[in-house]
Amino acid sequence: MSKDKIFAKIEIAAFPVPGRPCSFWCSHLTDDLEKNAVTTMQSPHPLELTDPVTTDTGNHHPEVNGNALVKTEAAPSELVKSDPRLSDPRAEALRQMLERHRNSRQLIILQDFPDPDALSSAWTYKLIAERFDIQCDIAYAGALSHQENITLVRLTGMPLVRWNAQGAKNKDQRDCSCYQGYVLIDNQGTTSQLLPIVQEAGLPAIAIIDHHNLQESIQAEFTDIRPTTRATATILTQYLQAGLLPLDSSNPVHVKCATALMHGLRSDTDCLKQAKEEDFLAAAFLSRYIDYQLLNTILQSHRSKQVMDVIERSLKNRSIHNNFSISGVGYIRYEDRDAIPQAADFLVTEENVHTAVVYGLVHDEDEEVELIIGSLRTTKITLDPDEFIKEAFGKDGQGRFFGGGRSQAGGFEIPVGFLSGLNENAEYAKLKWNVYDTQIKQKLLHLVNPKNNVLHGTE
Ligand SMILES: [Mn+2]
Repeated sequence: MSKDKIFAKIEIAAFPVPGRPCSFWCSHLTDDLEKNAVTTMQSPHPLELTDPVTTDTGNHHPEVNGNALVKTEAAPSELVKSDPRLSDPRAEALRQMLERHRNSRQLIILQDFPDPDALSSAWTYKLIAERFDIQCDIAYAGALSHQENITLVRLTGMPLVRWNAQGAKNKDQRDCSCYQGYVLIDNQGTTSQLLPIVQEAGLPAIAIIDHHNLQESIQAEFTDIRPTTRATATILTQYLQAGLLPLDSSNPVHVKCATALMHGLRSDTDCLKQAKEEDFLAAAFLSRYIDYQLLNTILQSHRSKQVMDVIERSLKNRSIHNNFSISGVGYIRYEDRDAIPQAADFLVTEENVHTAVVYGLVHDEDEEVELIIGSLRTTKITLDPDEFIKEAFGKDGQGRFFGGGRSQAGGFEIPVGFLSGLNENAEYAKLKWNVYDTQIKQKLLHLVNPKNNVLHGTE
């Protein structure tokens, strides 16, 4: 559907569900969310804090007060027309930022292996930005390897481009000159190989919207980082509810995007099992627009044979220490990289295991690049995956951590560097894997079992 058509529909059906104004959910925002949210404006045009509409979330505010809600049933669309300011301060700060960047082009950067939360959130941002005549391209450097992600992208027609971070052959593709800035969604630049490229090109960071722990590495014009929120999809859904883009259930793009958001939200909350009030409220809102059949098709994607083989290897190679299940799965093709988190998901289901770490040596034949990729999954409430991974593996030469995490899940990537590249000699390949396997186990066991921190040989 053309952009003009989308705009036309938005104009006609600004708020398609009567009686549920955009500000409804504001009254349900928990104090804890408000306290933990990091929303800053580091721009020469800070949010006007004197404006009562943007700052006041108290009960005396007519839009937020549940009692006054009935009286304002028909108001929101009029409100948007007459006064564009939104009652949610974070959505309002984003609106002001987008307004300042009208008629520009932005590059949305996802983590190298984007998950449904990242994909759906980026698409939502792109659709919101279109309302401000901002064109966005969604880019990632790695691969779409999880079968659910491939199905999601294929069935929704989500616009997505893969940028080659390494190798000179696709330099033209990485031309940043057409963009006025970049946006990080569901990451803070630490998990993308594209960051050095945009930084080298001198592109400014326009926005960071994420729910991982604060990395403090990049200053952006608009920052909304909420480490206590379970999914970035929840944050983006709240922007939609706040009125940044009124959804229209007769618009197929909106329906697909809402379905993608629901999938993102479900996948980052372990099928809503870890969802908090705000996630349920976001899911409830999305449920009015989603295509259940499409969601089912995405969820029923089957595991490939390669993924099953990696899970088998992870089972065979696992060793359990102090309720930690640790497993190195050896060499993995780049396109099967997502088998690693799926294997970790599986290993953590074993009796008496609360945390699983699975890692492998991932190689990309086209790029001749190799790196160690690992995933952590935990059900132990007191274990912070972000802290654990940072402590286990430390930082690289440039002071960047090898990984991090969020609630219950984390990941790490360690470049193989000089030792990169496939070698015909099987003995050499085995030796190389053994060195990395031993080193990673040693680092993990140092934390898991401090008394026995030196590991002699491999299993
Ligand atoms: Mn996420």
